[in-house]
Amino acid sequence: MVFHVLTLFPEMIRDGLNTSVTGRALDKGLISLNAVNIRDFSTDKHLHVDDYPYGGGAGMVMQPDPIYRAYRSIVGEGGKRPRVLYMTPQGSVFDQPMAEELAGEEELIFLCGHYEGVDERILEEIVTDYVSIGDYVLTGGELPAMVMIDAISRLVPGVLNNEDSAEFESFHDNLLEHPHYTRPASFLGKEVPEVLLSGHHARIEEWRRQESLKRTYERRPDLLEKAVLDKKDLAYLKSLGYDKT
Ligand code: 9D3
Repeated sequence: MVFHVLTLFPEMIRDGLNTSVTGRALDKGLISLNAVNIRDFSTDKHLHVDDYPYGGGAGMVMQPDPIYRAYRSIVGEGGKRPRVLYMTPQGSVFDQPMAEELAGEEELIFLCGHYEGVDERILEEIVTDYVSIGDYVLTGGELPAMVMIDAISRLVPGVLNNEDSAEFESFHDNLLEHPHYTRPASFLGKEVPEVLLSGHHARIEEWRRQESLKRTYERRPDLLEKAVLDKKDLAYLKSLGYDKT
């Protein structure tokens, strides 16, 4: 998977993804990252990439030409046209199904805005998808692009070890994970739940399922609507006071 990022802060993107799981995936060549500095494509003698808004108002607007030239450095004329994701609070909200869909692409281009916005004409010309990461106000599109690259990368075959790979099934069924424990068996007077020390695998699985259900009910009841639940699950949730109507 090839990630291109059009940004005024390419170092932020590189530094943010060079560590941990994405860092190893980059080292192994399972993903690659091409962070392109839009300023390198300014033709202005002071390397300006923004200007005052037509019609007046506060703030600056990123000009279309440097972005277009940066884009053309990635996409040649007449070649493949990869999807271009514009990071904007006005976009569709990124979620796990969107990450799964995008993980099927060979190449993605992220466009990160800064300042008040980007000239509409370049968006009309190159953007295929408008994407937000949620309803809160950030200072730019770089962190959203990094969030998306992280979420998409872990879906690329080989990026996660097999143990962790099996785990994303568990987000699939829309339940939160059960709690985890390791040594010591007693910490600040708090004991690890007995059942986990019992070696009784069927009972452990049942306990974990119930803890998952309880946790989802308490913390993210909205997810229970989409969860796939069997009779036993529903009986347990009912014992907690959950009323599926
Ligand atoms: C002063 C302009 N703002 C009016 C409230 C609009 C605005 C434009 C650009 C607010 C924030 C930003 C910078 N944010 C992003 O570029 C961004 C973002 C976000 O802020 N939240 C969630 N997802 C995203 S994706 C890109």
